[in-house]
Amino acid sequence: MSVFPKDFLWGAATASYQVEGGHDADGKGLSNWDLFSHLPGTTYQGTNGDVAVDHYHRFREDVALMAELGMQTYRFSISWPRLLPQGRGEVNEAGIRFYSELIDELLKHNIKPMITLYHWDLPQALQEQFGGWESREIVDAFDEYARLCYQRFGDRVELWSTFNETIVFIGMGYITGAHPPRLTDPKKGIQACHHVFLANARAVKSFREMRIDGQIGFVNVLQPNDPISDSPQDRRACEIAEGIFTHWLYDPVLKGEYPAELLAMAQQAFGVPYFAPGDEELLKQNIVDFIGLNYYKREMVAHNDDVDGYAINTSGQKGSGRELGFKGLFKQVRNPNGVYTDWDWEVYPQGLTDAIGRIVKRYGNIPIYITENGLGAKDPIVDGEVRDQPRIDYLRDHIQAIGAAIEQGADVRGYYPWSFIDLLSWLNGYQKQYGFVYVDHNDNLARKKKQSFGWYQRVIATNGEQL
Ligand code: BGP
Repeated sequence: MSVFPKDFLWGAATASYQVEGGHDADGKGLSNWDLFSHLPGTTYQGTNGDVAVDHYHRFREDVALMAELGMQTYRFSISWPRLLPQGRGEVNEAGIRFYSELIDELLKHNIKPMITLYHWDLPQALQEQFGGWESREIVDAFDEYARLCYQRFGDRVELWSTFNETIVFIGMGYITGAHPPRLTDPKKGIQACHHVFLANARAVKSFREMRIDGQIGFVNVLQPNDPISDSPQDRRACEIAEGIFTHWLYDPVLKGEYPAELLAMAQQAFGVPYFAPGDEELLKQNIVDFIGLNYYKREMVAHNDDVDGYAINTSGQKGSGRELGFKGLFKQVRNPNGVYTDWDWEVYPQGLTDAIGRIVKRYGNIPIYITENGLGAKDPIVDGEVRDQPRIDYLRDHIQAIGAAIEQGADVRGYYPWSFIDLLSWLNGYQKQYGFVYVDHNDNLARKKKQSFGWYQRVIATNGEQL
C-alpha cells in the first residue's frame, strides 16, 4: 500500500519570468528582471526571459500536456507587472484575462492551481519610485496587488502562497549582489527582508478578511545545514548557518517572531530590523496556514576565519564555483563523500527527510507542501529521445524521502517537482534543464516529452507506489 495519503496532490511547478515570455505583450509593465537580465554580465551568456518558452502564448498546449501527465495540481506564479504595469493603480485587464483563462483551462482538466504571488519579478516602477523592498511603502503596494488577485481569482483558486524563497531574492539582491537590485548592503537587506515579512502578514490578513475559501502559505528554501566535523567550532558555525538560512525565514511566518539570539546579533551589528509600532502585532496575528518547502540540496558547514564572498557555478562545469563564506560566522564546504551535480549541488535525499523532521520539531505538525524539488542537468538526446534517467533517479529517491517523512508523522500534502517544463534558470540560462517536457530552442520552441514524463505519469497514476 502507498504511504501517500489518498488525497495527496501530485503536481509540478514553474514561475512567470522563467516560462511566460511575452515580456511586453498586451500592456505588461517592465519588471526588475526584464531590466536586470539585459545588463551586461548579469546572466549566463546574456540569457533572458523575453521569450522564455512562450508559455504566455502556448498555455493551452502546455496544460494539455499537464493533463496527459496526470498532474493534479500546478504551481505557477503571477507576474505582478502584468496585472499592474506601474505596480499599483491602473489594472491591465489583458493580464487578468491571461491568468483567468489559464486557471479555467487547468480546472477544466481537474488540475488544482497553486498561485505564488511573488516569484521575484517586481514592477520596475516600484523599484524606481521608492527602492522596492527597501521601503515600507512596498507593504501597501503588495497588499493592493494581493487583494486584486484574491478578488479576480479567489473564487476558483484554493491554494495560495505569498512569497517564493525570500532568502534568495533578498540575499542575492541585497547581500551578494547577484540578483536585482545588485546591492551588497546587509543593513538594507535585513530591513528589506523585514518588509517582506510585513507584506506577507498583510496579505494573509487580507486573505482572511476577504474570506477566500482556501489556504495561504509561504514558500521557503529548505536547506539543511550539517557540520563538517564534530568540533565545537564547526557545530557552532553550523548553528549560525541554520539560524540565518532557516530560522530567520521560518520563525516570523510560523511563530510571528524572529529568533531571539540572531535578532539581537543583527540589531547589534547593523541596527536593523527596525520595528515600527504595530509590526510585532501584525506578525503575531497573521501566521500562515501552511509552509511550502523547496528542497534541492544540503550544505556542509565549517568554522570560518578566512573566506569572505563566493562565486557561483553558472556554467555547469563541475568545480567552477567557489564556496560561500561569511568571515567570522561560517563557510560552506564540500562534503568529501558527497555526490554532486554539474552545478556543484550535493544530491542528498536523506536531507529532505531530516529537514522535514527539523521543521516539525520546531514548528509542530503544520501542513507542508513540497513546492520544489528537482535535478538541473544537461539532458542527452539519444535516437531522438530525451534520456533523463538521472532525473528519474533523483526524483524517485526524493519521493521515497518524503514517504519516509510521512511515515514519521509529517503532514505532507503535495509534491511539486521543479519543473513541469524546461525553462529559464535565472542565472544559468536554458542549458540547466529541470523539466518533464523538453523545449527545442532550434525548432520554434516545440515541446517534446522526455523519458521522465512516462515515468512520472506512472508515479501519479499509482499514488507513488510504482517508483
Ligand atoms: C529555486 C527557484 C526557482 C528555480 C530553482 C532552480 O531557487 O525558486 O525559480 O530556478 O531554484 O534553481 P536554478 O535555476 O538556479 O538551478
